[in-house]
Amino acid sequence: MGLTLWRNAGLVTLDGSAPWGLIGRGALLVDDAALQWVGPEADLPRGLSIDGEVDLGGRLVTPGLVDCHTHLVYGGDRAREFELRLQGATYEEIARAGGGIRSTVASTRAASGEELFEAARRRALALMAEGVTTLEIKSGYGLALEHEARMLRTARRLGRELSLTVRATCLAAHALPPEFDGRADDYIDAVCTWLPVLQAEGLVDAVDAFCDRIGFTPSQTRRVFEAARALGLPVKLHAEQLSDQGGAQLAAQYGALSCDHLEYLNDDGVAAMARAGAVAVLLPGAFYFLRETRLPPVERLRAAGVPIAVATDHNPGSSPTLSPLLMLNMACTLFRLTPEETLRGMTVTAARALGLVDRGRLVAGQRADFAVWDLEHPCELAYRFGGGNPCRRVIVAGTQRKS
Ligand code: DI6
Ligand code: FE
Repeated sequence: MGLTLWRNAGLVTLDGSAPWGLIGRGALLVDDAALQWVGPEADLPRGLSIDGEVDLGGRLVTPGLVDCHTHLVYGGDRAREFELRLQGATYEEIARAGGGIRSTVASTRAASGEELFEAARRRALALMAEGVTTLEIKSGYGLALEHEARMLRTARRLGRELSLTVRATCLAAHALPPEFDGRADDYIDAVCTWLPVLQAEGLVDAVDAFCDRIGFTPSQTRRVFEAARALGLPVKLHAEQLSDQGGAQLAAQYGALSCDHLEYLNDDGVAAMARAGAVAVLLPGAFYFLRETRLPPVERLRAAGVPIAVATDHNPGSSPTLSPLLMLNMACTLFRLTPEETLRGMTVTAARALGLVDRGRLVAGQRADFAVWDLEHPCELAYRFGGGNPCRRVIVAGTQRKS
């Protein structure tokens, strides 16, 4: 491939001290899969032998978006449950009555491998169309070794067949499957025996759990984390989404990459996350769709220096969105993040929530993952909502994705 020059672009580098790390008339030199040089076009090193040149016509370039929290692989949908919630049933009541996550477990188990893959592929393509180049996908709708493995294999296959990076997270501790009714501790024992099997097949990049009243207790979550630690796998947690369980403190003790949701996070949780360097992944889609009113403690997270990421949480029950840009907007309108915080939150900080340091900024040495937008100023990424996708090209590891 050699050396390619991408020139005449507004570069949103997210590096340095200028707002957005903006470089007015910038250029990127890409050597195969990596950024070799980034800066104002006027400062381009002389005497380069360039193999290809692309004039971006003054368009904006940002790092490729990183969606660091999704449940993209599943069968069926939950539109009927949405109707029930509008008639007054709560998310928790539906879950306790055997609906909710369990109903998606039933449709996921019933789907063929090809059906699961095809549905997930279509969803991934929608996210990718808005600039996503790295995507995390959780299991957690299989809840049996065979079915969790199938979900994670589907995630791996998406990573092989599509032009993006996929990180696979095992969320077997998402809900209690019907065959373990009344035996949550036995289920956790089983999950702990599955982890080494899934890891041996190369299916797991991180381990997650749902620590809440309708999920698992802190002591059950701790056992999952112990099993992950024994395998050298990093952990993350669905923490403090519906109630304060002290999950963030627990996750911090295990050096969690991230704690996600966090509407009910308390001050000790904030402090523990700050000490552990855990990323706070905020999920405005779930907040909105569940009509939650309790806000995550954004001010306190900021004050404590906890890095904040934003993700879609795409899933059929609490966040059936496929628009990362809408999440940037909602993170501003609902959570009062600044537009720049939201973009950092869906690039460099989201990458960190996945343990990835090689992407998320336009800086020499980083992967050449970037998106080209038909916009004048990066504020517009969070300003617009609902339709009119301004993403014009996506480059993954130096190669332009075919649309
Ligand atoms: N919290 C969520 O918002 C998703 N999982 C979780 O633990 C929702 C999963 C679902 O409702 O299907
Ligand atoms: Fe989630």
